[in-house]
Amino acid sequence: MTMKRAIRVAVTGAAGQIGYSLLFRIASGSMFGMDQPVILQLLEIPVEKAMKALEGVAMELDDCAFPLLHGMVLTDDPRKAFDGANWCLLVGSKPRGPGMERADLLQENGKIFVEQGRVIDEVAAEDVRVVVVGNPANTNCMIAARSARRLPAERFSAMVRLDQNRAQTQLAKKAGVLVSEVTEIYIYGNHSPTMFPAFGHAKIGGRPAVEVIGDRGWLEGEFCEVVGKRGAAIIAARGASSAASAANALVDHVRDLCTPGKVHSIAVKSNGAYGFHPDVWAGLPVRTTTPGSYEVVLGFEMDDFARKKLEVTNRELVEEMETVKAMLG
Ligand code: NAX
Repeated sequence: MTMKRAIRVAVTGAAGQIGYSLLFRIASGSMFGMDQPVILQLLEIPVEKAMKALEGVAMELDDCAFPLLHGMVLTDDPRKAFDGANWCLLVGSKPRGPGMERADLLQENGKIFVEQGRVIDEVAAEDVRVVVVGNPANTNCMIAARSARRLPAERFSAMVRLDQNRAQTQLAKKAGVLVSEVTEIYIYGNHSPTMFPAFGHAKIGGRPAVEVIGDRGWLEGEFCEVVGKRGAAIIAARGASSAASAANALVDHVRDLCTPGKVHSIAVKSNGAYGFHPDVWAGLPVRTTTPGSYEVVLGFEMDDFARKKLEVTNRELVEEMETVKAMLG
């Protein structure tokens, strides 16, 4: 196998929980392939505890002796972290504190993404792709994209892949089949409990999932509920939010976005697809065209139930956009 030139991958919140799973997957080759060396450019906040923790993670990465890890930059300066970056994975954000409303969270995190979007636009590589994981992911992604002047909106996507993976497993368990039998399950809307896992188009062993499962009540009720509230269920069980599964979903998101022909769920500027407000970033099925680029897959039929679900999640995205409108460039 001939080695390619190293690409620069910036990761924010690199000393956090997700970072601790994610960085090792990137450095081992799971995200970009076994012939693609990487230079990790890791951003944390300018607080001693965070930077110390980041140093510790970097020591462990060193101790893995990953052949594909061609360098690391550890910094609290976004300009250094995003300098020449080909991929910017925006994981870091503030968690919701005690007594904090969702609107406060939007405002607090919005400021981070205004700045990071602007700096990425100024210093990242010509071909940069940006993926937002930090919550509220869809709206943070919109904020970052709207702060950019040089980069087109299509370069910015937010992660809903964890929701897709969760939905796939729930369908497989219900049908008593392996997860690989479940295909064409895509997530629409916000990465929040309002999201819609569109079971109407899913297939199990090549047949419509609705027929195989034969229980519309379960699909419309428990299935949507379990997928939408899975994050809270993980917190209740583990005492901490999803981390390894979120890192894994980001590996899937980026890998599929680098694989022409793949159809998968990512949140992108809707441009009005499936009735979403044109300016919001909504989870949608996309087909990767060339590495890092996609087209939205249009034409999936939506029945009354699906249309109602799409309306609800769209309304929430529009409300989030209204809450942060003073920050939008
Ligand atoms: P942690 O709190 O463990 O780590 C976040 C890290 O980000 C911390 O080390 C913090 O110092 C750093 N940070 C904060 N502000 C920063 C800034 N301005 N620049 C650089 N670093 C900064 O959280 P973790 O569990 O790793 O989760 C990270 C984010 O992912 C959270 O916002 C979380 O809500 C979100 N999630 C999103 C998911 C999705 O599917 N889109 C699923 C998992 C996860 O809940």
